[in-house]
Amino acid sequence: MYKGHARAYTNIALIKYWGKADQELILPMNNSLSLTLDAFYTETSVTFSSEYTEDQFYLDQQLQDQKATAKVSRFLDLIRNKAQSQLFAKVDSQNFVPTAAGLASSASGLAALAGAASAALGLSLDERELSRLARRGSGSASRSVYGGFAEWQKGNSDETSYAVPIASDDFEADLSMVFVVVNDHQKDVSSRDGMQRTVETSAFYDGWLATVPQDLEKARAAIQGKDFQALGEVTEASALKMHGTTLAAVPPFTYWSAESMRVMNLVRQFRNEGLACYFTMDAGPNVKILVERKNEAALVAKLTEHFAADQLITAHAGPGIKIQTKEVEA
Ligand code: 2P0
Repeated sequence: MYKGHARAYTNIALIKYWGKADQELILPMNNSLSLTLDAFYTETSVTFSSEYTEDQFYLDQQLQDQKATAKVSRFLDLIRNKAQSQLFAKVDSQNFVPTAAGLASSASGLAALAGAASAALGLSLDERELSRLARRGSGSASRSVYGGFAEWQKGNSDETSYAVPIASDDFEADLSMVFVVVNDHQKDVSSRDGMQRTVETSAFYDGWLATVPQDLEKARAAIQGKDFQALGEVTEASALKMHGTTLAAVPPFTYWSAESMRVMNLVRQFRNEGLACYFTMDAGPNVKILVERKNEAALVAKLTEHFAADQLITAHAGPGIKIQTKEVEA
């Protein structure tokens, strides 16, 4: 029998994915564009065996409950169907994050699971097929198949919705992303529920969709031209617009906390002081700051005046998914 093993790195969207056209297939309402990072990743091993009588899911060495296991089983069913297998699996997954700050990501987790499980059943998927499969687990996972910049093309079917790498002449090597981990949690709304509520009820959702194509165009042009300022400006604008939609949802919600706003204001202040840096935020209160690598130390020095060292995590561009298959004793 074969053990499939995969390591996938998380990615942060510069142009955000926010809303689904199809819940079951995870087809998004808009294209999104991301940077894969080196600082957070998931390693997952999967074996399938006729000796197993149910799927078992270990996360960070802890056997998970029925609810978490059922989610993994539903995803494994997609792969079992593809491989025409009825074997149960043992899934062993480990998240590598620098602190216990709640930064574990479904992007790296589902991409690693897609890679490891498909390899264990002998499916040798190309990157596009792997991106499509990862997408079925979590939309943002479609982008973690690739290193550097990737764009998830929304498509209009299971076959046509997948991420592709963006040629960048290594521009990503010039970039850093500093995570500011803030500790004042808002009441959680999962990204899945939050984006759905926004699509269905937010008066601002159409406004969001209307400007995504031009933001993508600006981001692609900034990457081609290695124009950090243009990339930063459109990154920040995309995040602000995405988060704006949540305020008009019914009931309204926000992922911003007082501390998030403090970080965003500091970023604006640093820019006024001549340090080019731009923020983005996802479905939680932490703020990520995009900065040129040559200015990373200056940014961290300024942030250190306001935050504890363990609240600051610096990441750089990371690689694409790595998959291995090993023969093991049954
Ligand atoms: C993104 N986020 O583009 C956006 C921006 C959060 C804010 O993708 O429901 O875990 O599994 O497809 O991918 C987080 O949502 O959601 C996300 P599902 P996912 O990164």
